[in-house]
Amino acid sequence: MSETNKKVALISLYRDDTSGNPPLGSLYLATALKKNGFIPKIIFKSESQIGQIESEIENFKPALIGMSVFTGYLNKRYVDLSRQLKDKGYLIVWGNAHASLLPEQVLRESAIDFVVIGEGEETLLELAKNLGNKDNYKNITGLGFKGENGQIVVNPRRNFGDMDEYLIDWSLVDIEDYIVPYFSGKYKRTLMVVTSRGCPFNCQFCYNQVFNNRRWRAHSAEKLIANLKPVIAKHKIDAIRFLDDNFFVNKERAFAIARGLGLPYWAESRVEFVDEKFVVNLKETKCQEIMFGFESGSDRILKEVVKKGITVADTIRAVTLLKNSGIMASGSIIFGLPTETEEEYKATMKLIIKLSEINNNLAFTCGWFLPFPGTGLYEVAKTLGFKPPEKIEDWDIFDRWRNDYEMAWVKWDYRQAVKYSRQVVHLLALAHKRNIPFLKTILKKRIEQANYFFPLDIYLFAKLRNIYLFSGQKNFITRLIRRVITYIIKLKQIK
Ligand code: B12
Ligand code: SF4
Repeated sequence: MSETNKKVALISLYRDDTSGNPPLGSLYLATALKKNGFIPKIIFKSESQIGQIESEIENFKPALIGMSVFTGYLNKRYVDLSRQLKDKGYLIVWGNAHASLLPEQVLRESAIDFVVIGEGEETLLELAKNLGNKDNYKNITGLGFKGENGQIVVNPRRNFGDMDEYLIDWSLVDIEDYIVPYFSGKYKRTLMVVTSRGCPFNCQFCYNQVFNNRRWRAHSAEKLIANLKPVIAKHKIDAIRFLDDNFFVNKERAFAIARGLGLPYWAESRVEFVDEKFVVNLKETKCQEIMFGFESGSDRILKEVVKKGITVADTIRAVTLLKNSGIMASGSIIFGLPTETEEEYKATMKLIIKLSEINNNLAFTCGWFLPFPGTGLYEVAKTLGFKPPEKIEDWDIFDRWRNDYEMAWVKWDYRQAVKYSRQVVHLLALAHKRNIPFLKTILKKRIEQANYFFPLDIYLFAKLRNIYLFSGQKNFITRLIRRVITYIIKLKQIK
């Protein structure tokens, strides 16, 4: 990089219908760059704001543009944007999970000059320092690039760094832009952070196996608390969401952080971590919601396919122990795993009913299995007929929330199930939470029989949910009236 241009732009996009979780990866990278004399600029835009990016880049004129890309529905947007900026003559580097897991495929795209594999602070820094000195690229561990004749070169991976070296420099952004309401609006000023990276477990669908080589590393509790306390005080943060892959790998450290920050919080864990003492600690440190991977109601799937290291009984035990604790337990469910039979899918649905009956402070996020590159199940899915996209832009069909996914690796007719399972599970959990007996009964029948014929009830309840009927907010009547008045006013305006 020339002495005169030390500018690096870091672009992260988010979907219009999400609140825009802070681009923590870009924040860590910008911290490392700034600490070493570079001038980073974070550009964080929703899909509909992509049109603004080119003029921001032209005004900033960076020597290098970084893009943070994970596998999924924004891939095509990132490719189009890369091409647009390449046409203006910029150098482009992709980082994050997608670039790390498919570096060759990413580099086959002519608009992309470099990829960074794994965590990016040190590698990006070295790239920025050596930009233009092509002979040095081969010595930068963790870097992928194009050699003299355009051949793709992917260097060996870099060892993991010390997270405490680069605690986020929060002055790089306007934190107010990243404060969001959470816990159904109970807390208005939630900040999202990560305190650790990676996870030592071996779940066969998870990026951790390859992206983090199952290595877990973390900020020390003291340094992280010292980093966050001033931000919390200055911005009146009233809750925290820990976005760590597995916040509780070291329970002592995790609870020290939660205790030190003293705020209500959300975090992810594993069901077998839960015992009486764990629940007491969660309560004492003001945990509001803890999320687990329940994954499946079949022990065969858990053991042989996912290699999760838990049983269905562990899940039931954890949910039972959390009952009446005031802490919401939420669980991620994956339907349609390779080799899952229709009976095993039904077993998962029945587990969902059982868990809802045990503990009414429960929520589920259900999605259909997607073979993420590099994972163990990606290989299995390929042997069962999955054809991975050959171009990077085509990975944007990977969307866990889609209801029309073609799953070559599933050998039963899952079309009805794909369409309704997620919605019906969501409504069932709500029916238990709000204790609505007729809704509980209807949905239980549907789920037990996996019968989604003429789903008028599901449609109606889902609509009612959208008008806050089940939102549980005390002022829902006021909101309903306000909605009706707004609607009438709109109608009048149209006339
Ligand atoms: C918050 C979050 C989201 C937020 C958005 C976050 C955001 N603004 O970036 C929301 C809720 C929108 C989201 C959505 C999805 N997510 Co998500 N998400 C996360 C989560 C929990 C935290 C991300 C984070 O901030 N990490 C902390 C930072 C510090 O780490 P990092 O991002 O990895 O950054 C480091 C490196 O990757 C690298 N790096 C990152 N960017 C760049 C850029 C450059 C230029 C360079 C050089 C390096 C580099 O350097 C960074 C510092 O070392 C992660 C899990 C996790 N703990 O990381 C999953 C995770 C990233 N999500 C994942 C997935 C699958 C999705 C979805 C596809 C799910 C779906 N609906 O189908 C969607 C798709 C989104 C899309 N395609 O745009 C997977 C990614 C797997 C993969 N192969 O891509 C993860 C890893 C979860 C998992 N265990 O599977 N997600
Ligand atoms: S426990 Fe969670 S983060 Fe860890 S490997 Fe399994 S799915 Fe991934």
